[in-house]
Formats: sequence, C-alpha cells, structure tokens
Amino acid sequence: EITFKINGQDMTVPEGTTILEAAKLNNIDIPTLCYLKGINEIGACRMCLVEIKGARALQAACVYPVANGIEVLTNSPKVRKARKVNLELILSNHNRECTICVRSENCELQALAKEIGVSDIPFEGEKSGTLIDNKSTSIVRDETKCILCKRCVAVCANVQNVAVLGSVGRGFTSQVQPVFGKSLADVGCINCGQCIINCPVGALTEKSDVQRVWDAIEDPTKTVIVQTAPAVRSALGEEFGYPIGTRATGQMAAALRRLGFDKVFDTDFAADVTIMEEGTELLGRLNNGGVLPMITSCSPGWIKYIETYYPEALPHLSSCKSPQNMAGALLKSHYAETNNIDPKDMVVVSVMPCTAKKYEIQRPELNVDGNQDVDISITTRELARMIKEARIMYTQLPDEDFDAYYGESTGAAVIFGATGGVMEAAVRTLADILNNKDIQEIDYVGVRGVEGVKTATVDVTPDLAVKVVIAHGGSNINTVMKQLVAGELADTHFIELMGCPGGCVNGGGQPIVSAKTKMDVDIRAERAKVLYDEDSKHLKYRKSHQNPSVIKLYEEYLGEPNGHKAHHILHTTYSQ
Ligand code: HC0
Repeated sequence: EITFKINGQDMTVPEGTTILEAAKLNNIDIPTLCYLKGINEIGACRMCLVEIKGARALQAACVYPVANGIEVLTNSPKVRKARKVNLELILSNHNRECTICVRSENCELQALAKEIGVSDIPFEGEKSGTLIDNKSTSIVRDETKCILCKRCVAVCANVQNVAVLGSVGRGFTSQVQPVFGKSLADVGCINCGQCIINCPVGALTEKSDVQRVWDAIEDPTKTVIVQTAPAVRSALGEEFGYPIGTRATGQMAAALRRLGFDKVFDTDFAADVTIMEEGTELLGRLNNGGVLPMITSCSPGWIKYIETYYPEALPHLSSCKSPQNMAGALLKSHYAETNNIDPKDMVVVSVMPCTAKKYEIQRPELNVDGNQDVDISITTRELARMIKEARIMYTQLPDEDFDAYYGESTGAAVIFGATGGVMEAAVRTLADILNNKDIQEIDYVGVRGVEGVKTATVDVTPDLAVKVVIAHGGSNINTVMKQLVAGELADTHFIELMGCPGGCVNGGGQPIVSAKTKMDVDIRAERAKVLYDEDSKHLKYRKSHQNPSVIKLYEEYLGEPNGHKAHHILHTTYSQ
C-alpha cells in the first residue's frame, strides 16, 4: 500500500495505482484526452498533467504511479496553465469547423476546450494533415481533424489485432495513417469501426449513406423497407438523452414509420431463420462427418478477418448468410412474390450497429437471382441523425410494434446482439428439437458475459454434449483461431465469433460514449442487459423454431431448412 497526499488530503491506495486512478477514487477529476482505459495509456496528450511538490517537471497522471510520501496537486495555477497551453497547441493543428462536424457536441476535444476555458488560439499552427480518405465502403479518415492521440492505433492493434493504423513522421510531419499512406480500403482493415467509436474527435467517421436513404424514400417508384439489427435497440435511445442501458425498441419502430419507410421490419426475424439454417447445418455436419468445429458467419468484420488472416480455415465457416442478408434475400424473393412487387423496385435498408455491414452488402456473392440482398446499410448513429433532421420528437413518441410477419421475432433472436447470443439461441433450438420437447430451462448463462474467450460444454441430450467456444473482438478471435489451425480445437463442435468486443452492442456504428464515461461504465454489459431483458420479459416466444411467422415461411415457401430453396436464398460461400 502507498500513502500520499492529493490536493492536501491523505490517501492510501494499492501499489501501482496511477495518479489518475487515485484521484478518481477520491472524486478528483483530472482531464484526459489520449487516455483510453486499459487500451491507450501513453501520456502523450499532456492534458492530465499534475504537479508533484518538489519535482521540477509536471507529470502525466495517467501513467505516473503514486509513491509513498509524494504530494500531488491536480489544480494548481501551474497545472492549469500548462494544460491550457497544451490544449491550445492541439487545437492550433485541428480543423475547427465544429459547426459542420458530425462529432459536434459529442467531441471530447470540444468538451475539453470548453471545460478548460480556451477562448483564443494564440498560435498560427502548422496544418500537418490534409488528406480525406473516403475510399473505404465503411470508414472515412480525415487527417485535418486528427489530433494524434493514437487511440485508434491502440484499438486497431491491441484490441482488434488488425494493426492497419500506425504513426509515421515526427513533430509537425507526424501522422496517423495506414501503411505507406495507403487508403483504408487497400489494407487489411476489417471495417469494424472500432477506431471510430474510440476516436475522441471527428477524424474517423462512418461513410454516410443517409442521403441515399432520403432519396429512396422520396422516390415514388420504390417500395422502401427497413430492417433493424438486434443491437440497435440497445443503444439508439442514448442519442436522445436516455441513459446507457435503455431499451429503444418501441420508439425506434415509431420513428422509422414517421421517417416514411413503407414497411418497418426486424432483422431479428431473419436471426430466427438463421438459427433454423445454422442449427440444421451443424446437425448435418455432426451426422455426416462435415468440417468441425463449425464457425458462425454473421459478423462481417469477422468474415473479412478470416479471409485476410486465416483463409485456410474458411471451410469451418457456416454457409449461412448473415441475418441482415437473409432478411434482404427473403424480402426480394418471398415478400416480393407474395406482394407482387418487382424486386428491382424495392430498396431494402438495414439499420445496423456496424460499419462492416456497409461492406458486406456490396459483396457480389450476396444476392438472390441477381438482386442485391440489401441496398443500403446505415448505422445506429446515422438513423439518429435522420430522426433529428426530420425533427421527429423522439422522446415523445409512443411505443409501436414492427409490421407483421417480418417484424415478428423471438427472444433467441434479440440476444444475437450480445456476445454468446447466437450460441445460446442455437442451443435453445437444438435442445428442443433433439429431445423433442419444449424445454423450460433456457438461460444458458455459461455462454453470457464479456469475458474474452468463453468455453462451455452443453449437454444437449443425454448422449450429446456439444462443446462450444465463444470469442469477440479481433485479439480474442485470434487466440481462438491460432488454436484452431494448430489442431487444438478438434473436439469442439461450434464456435461463435463476433468482430467487435462485446459483440454488436459495442459495434463500430453505435452511439459514441466518451473515454471518461467508459472508465466507469462497461457499455458492453449495460447494453447487453437490454437485450437479455427484452428476451426474458418482453417477448412471447424465446426460441427461434417457435416463431409463428418463421414456421409459416418454411411451410408456405422455403420447405425444409437447408433444403434446395433455402440454400438458394439463404446460403453462400466465402472464398476470397
Ligand atoms: Fe449483429 Fe447480426 S447480431 S451481426 O451482431 O447474426 O451488426 O445487432 O444485425 O446480420 O441478427 C450486427 C447486431 C446483426 C446480422 C443479426 C447476426
């Protein structure tokens, strides 16, 4: 234990505690900018400078461990002045067109400038970066706004194990860029957008498709149908002032209707279909000596990851399209046929917590009879912007339901949005089908939670113990994939992998929460809770095979799961 003084008060903390952490324990606020708890603790931005009595230089609180007997001042005139000058220097090299920046009012730099009281930039400032890279389907990188905090570099390398962003140059020529100054579209970027949600400013944003959606809605020749991913409802409310962990389902459906979509459907419906297809595929592989373990194929960041870094393992992937694309493919086939609409006159829009979904929809193999499954994919944030632009008073909206049939879903589907959810949904259905009964104990808590890699053995029947592995985020995925290619997972049957840490609830398209808030709140767990609550408290059915509309769809149209028609519409092969 270490005893020291902070702003005149005595404090005792465990050895190794940084001044920043100690101050927080004592309700003393120290500003930070480059700091990202557990991910980027490098003391680079110098915003967290504090004075240590007797020491000549000010120290960065985020990396400086407390020592016995020191006296720390977090609010001395010297400290305030230094922070202000440092912030002015950062601002002098930053594109300050805040009024037209999508991060305005959600920008950590802007907030700091206000808190610290910067009212003038006394330096001319070198403008080091000029490039705006918008070649990627998913991510726009604007060097004029980058403040070199390196949060994106750390997340991309250490959390996602992708490492396509790095620092180049020194001093005023310093830049954060992909290798050789290439576009994000031309390096091994998996489009996950974790860089975006960890960027404090507007240097990294999603490629906006909002105008394309407005144009479609305004086009009288088009039937415009929207589908919303499971995780969107766990976070959309945050954009309208609701606390993290507020369920948005009903108001979201109401808002989408008022935006002018012809039909408001739920990706969750297709998640139920996915369980029918993927569960059947797994049983087929188990019974017929197919490639095992089988790995889920619904996260497009993960798909790009395996194609780029583990192509030899592609036969392990399920052949199922993602629920997003299954929904699109069914709308352009079954729905179009039954409603006498030419699929060419349909525009399917998906609202996703994900930036990689923008990449997924334009993959050439994801179509049905030449019609692209999904036409436009927007993020949760873009939907919020549309609602604001339309001046819909979101908080005043009533709760409404999705439209019938393709809006019907189960608790199994909604938990897809949290890590472990797809696995739990699959096990619920497999257990019922193989035991031929409606099992009541269906909360498989062993596969839930934010632990990086989860392993469980589920006794599905007295004779079948299914061994499963679940991982989320590139680094954890990499741990599992290394084991897989080394032959260490030969006795595992089914693996769920999701590209983002925490699963889709923490996807790169979700509302952006400041690093400061993330010091206190695990947004992955809070948002996941929304989905598990919807599953256990709000939905009539909690198993995919009990979805009445899904049952009807197979009876009337698809035939058997994994049958000929289902294969044609709902499956694909990834082979890059
Ligand atoms: Fe997900 Fe999905 S659960 S990937 O995390 O499977 O993005 O929310 O929409 O497609 O359903 C994201 C979330 C989806 C898909 C579903 C899956």
